[in-house]
Amino acid sequence: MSARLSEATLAQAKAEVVRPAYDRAATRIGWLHFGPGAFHRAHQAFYADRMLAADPGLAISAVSLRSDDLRQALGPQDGLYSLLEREAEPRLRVIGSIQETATAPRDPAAVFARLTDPGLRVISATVTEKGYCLTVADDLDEAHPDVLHDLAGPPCPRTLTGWLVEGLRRRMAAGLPAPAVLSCDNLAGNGGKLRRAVRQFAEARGEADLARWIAGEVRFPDSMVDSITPATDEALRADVARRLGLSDAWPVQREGFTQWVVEDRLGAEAPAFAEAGVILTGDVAAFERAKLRLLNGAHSTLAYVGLRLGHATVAQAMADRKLAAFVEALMRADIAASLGPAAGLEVDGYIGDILARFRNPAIAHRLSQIAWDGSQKLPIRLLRTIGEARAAGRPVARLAVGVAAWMLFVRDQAMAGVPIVDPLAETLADLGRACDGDPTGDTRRFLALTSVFPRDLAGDGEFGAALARAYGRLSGGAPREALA
Ligand code: CS2
Repeated sequence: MSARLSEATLAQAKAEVVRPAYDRAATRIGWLHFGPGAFHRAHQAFYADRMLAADPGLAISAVSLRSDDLRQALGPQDGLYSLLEREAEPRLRVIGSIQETATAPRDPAAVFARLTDPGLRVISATVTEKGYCLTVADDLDEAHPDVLHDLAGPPCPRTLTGWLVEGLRRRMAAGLPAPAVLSCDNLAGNGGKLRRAVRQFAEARGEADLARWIAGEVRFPDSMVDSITPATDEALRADVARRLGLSDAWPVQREGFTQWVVEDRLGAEAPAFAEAGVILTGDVAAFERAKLRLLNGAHSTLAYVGLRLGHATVAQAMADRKLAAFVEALMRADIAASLGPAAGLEVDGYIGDILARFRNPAIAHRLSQIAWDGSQKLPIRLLRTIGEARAAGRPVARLAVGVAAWMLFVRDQAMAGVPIVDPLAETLADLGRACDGDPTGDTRRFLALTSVFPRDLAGDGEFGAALARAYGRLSGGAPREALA
């Protein structure tokens, strides 16, 4: 059994391992991140690691809102962990930017202390789509149990918004400067949505002064994040132990490609971000729309259709020629048509690059991981594209296939009694169990989900017919006919 990765053992790591290029002891926490899952550690913490040599004041305090797992794994490792970039020539890095891990319910006072630290300059978040607790109209969902809990002003909030509003209130009261707040989740206009939710939360608490202070002082840049990051599995642990020469309780992996585009409203932090390779631009929306619709829309389609056809990973689904050709046509013909002129983006080349990334044989990205939280992902990834296509009179037959495959995925999980990973799990399980196999009736049941399908799309005859047709084909004896 090899020694555990930590400050004391780092020097024993194998020679080819890339290590922090700065003195960790000289760094100071200036960045608090909510939701330090694999994606944060593979992406934003990697960028921070690149910033620390030039700006030692941007080390991270990683705050988990619920689980204590990360603190337990990284605490004994002094925050150090490995990041394996999986390409033909894999590269292993030890990332040193996380200086502190905290679990909010264990020690809320420590989190508030960080939030009111005068040196705090950046707050970021990866809490997944559902963590924003928004309604289908992108308002703060004030009926959400966790939002209701947080609006009562508890000692330990549960939601990102609850933590932010209370943290910002304390900063305002103490006369401290406002940090930049960076949403890093796959939502279109993520910064604007978080700003609106935070303002609505402050207003719902009757704190008009705070809402005004936030509106005037706090910057919420939009950002587009991109890097394919499969969940940590045993194969990764074994691979990392071999390449590192030390044991690591929780390594992470991703593809070599990584991109972070941030709206150019970072103020004083902008130079450090730009230096680390973050693209700062006035128009994130074009990048965001292209990425969410092309990459994530294709991903979700591949996940539900691929699982139906018996595939387990994205690379396997892409090796299925018919499915790969279908997804390519979906991207090039249907999704690209919805993008309009995307500033600074050559759409054809971008699509080619995404398809090559999906084919990466060094990555086993499980379709079941992408299939999680479909009720939260589909509106952003496919339904807006479909709504716009209908309004412009473009076809929706291919776009409807992924949505129909999601409905069948839910139905099958419900019928088999397999738990559905989705905030609407119970409703979805009831819906799935009520399905009787009739394509029109079954798809209509799903379309009645008002928190997923906008009313006009749910009532659109052409879309309804395309869905029922795809559902019928995918559930029949020859599901590949849906890809014709
Ligand atoms: C994936 C994304 O799990 C999913 O739903 O579509 O996590 C995807 O890998 C990333 O957005 C890529 O940047």
